[in-house]
Amino acid sequence: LSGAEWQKQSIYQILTDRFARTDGSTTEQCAITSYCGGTYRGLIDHLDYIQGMGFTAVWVSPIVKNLEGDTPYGTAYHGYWAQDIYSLNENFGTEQDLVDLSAALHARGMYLMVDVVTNHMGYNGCGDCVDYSLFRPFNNSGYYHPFCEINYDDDNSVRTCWEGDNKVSLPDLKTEDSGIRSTFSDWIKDLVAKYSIDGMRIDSVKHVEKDFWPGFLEAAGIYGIGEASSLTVLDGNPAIYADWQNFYWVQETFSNPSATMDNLVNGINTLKGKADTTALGVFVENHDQVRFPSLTSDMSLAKNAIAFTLLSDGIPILYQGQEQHFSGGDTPNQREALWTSGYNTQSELYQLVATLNRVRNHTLAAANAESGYVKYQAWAVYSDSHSIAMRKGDVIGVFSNMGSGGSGYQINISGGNSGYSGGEQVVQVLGGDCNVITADGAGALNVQVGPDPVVLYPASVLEGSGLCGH
Ligand code: ABC
Ligand code: CA
Repeated sequence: LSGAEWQKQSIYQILTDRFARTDGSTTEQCAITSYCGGTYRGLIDHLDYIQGMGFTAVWVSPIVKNLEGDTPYGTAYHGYWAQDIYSLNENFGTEQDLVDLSAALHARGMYLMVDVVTNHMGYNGCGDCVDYSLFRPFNNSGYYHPFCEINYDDDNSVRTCWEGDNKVSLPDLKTEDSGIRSTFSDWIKDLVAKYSIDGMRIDSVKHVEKDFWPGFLEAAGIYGIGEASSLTVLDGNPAIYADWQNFYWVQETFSNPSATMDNLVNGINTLKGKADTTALGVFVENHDQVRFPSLTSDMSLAKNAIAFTLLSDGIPILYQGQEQHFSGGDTPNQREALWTSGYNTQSELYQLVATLNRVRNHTLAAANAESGYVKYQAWAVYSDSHSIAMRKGDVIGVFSNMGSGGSGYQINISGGNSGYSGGEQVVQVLGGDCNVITADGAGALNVQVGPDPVVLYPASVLEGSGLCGH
């Protein structure tokens, strides 16, 4: 799938071990650092749950064979501790199961994104005691940089020292070596072909020197979303990068009713000056960060953070469990088993996400979607200390961080800013009552802001959207 096509998807992030079991159990306990039994079969059986929320692509955690047994941090249930890149992690199923998952997604018109790690392997023990003969194919110390701990203030150290620590060390590959590069190129080419993979989530991007990536991406022949914490890696690189900045501002602003919108407004403007925001992966939770509801249990604030993310520029990514208001904190506690939710499709956030994806997917199906939405960089058409109205194309989202206890007030979005024409009818598509607001002669709107987000959509384009009974 091309990069331009990826920009129209919305991605649901899965930790395979924690999403669904082959036996479909919703009661099986999950000891948080052990394998909990999630599989590709289980995932295939629950694709309705994902598609029912409107997601069009699934990112699965790393698939290759990892170190076995228990470490001080538990097992390799997350998949980031590879030992053999030519075999699959059998805990998640067989090769045929993964082929079947890919086919099942494609049969629904959905796409498969696989998490890939080229920076390191994983070893149960200290950096100076690694038994390199365990690794396939990089089976001696000559393939690796000498052990050192990363100093995050030094880019060279970030690239050549080792992630992990002395309990579980992550031997850092000499990715600058042409032999290693060609091994990885052959590997990814075969992997993409064998499992019909549509996109990659590329782990630890900034820990690998930049000039590794063009060759790797070319060999893969598909798009990659890189895990990055600096936008500078965008330069000259064909992949899309996940946006830490956006994550940070959204979390800061919406988790805290005493924060003002200024940071968010300034942040968005700065980011737009530095990068093509329409090409970034955007998220408010992932498997490495504390979950938003661990910062505040307030449901309205969670709704605003999710709505803001799904209607932002770029490719929205939702991490499994967000739709069930899971509240795990630091690693590994944010990696709860999803099945304990009973895959509740009636939950408030599941329903919210479904509606938001409907808005986005319907807009993206329109003839002018490319210029009218995908490439249209969202901007603040209104903001005060607790509310912000963001316009992207003809969708306006109004978000607030007043929290559930806040009292509503009216804001006015001016005619020039709203983009709506004089007298145009605009529908409030969230919240179920589908209120219609009529713009005044100049296209200006009065909107009631409250604790929950508001999404405005022109009545004239609702047909066929599945929104408000259409
Ligand atoms: C294990 C235990 C942990 C223990 C740790 C020492 O060992 O589980 O409890 O604390 C995998 C596993 C982890 C495991 C590690 C190490 O391996 O999933 O459970 O931790 O054994 C990727 C993956 C991640 C994976 C690896 C390794 C890499 O997503 O799941 O971890 O394959 C750094 C790396 C990044 C890595 C992340 C976990 O750590 O760069 O590749 N993720 C800042 C830094 C980032 C840093 C991040 C950590 O903090 O800049 O470099 O990521 O949260 C923004 C700023 C950013 C800032 C963020 C948080 O805020 O702009 O700079 O990022 O605003
Ligand atoms: Ca490295």
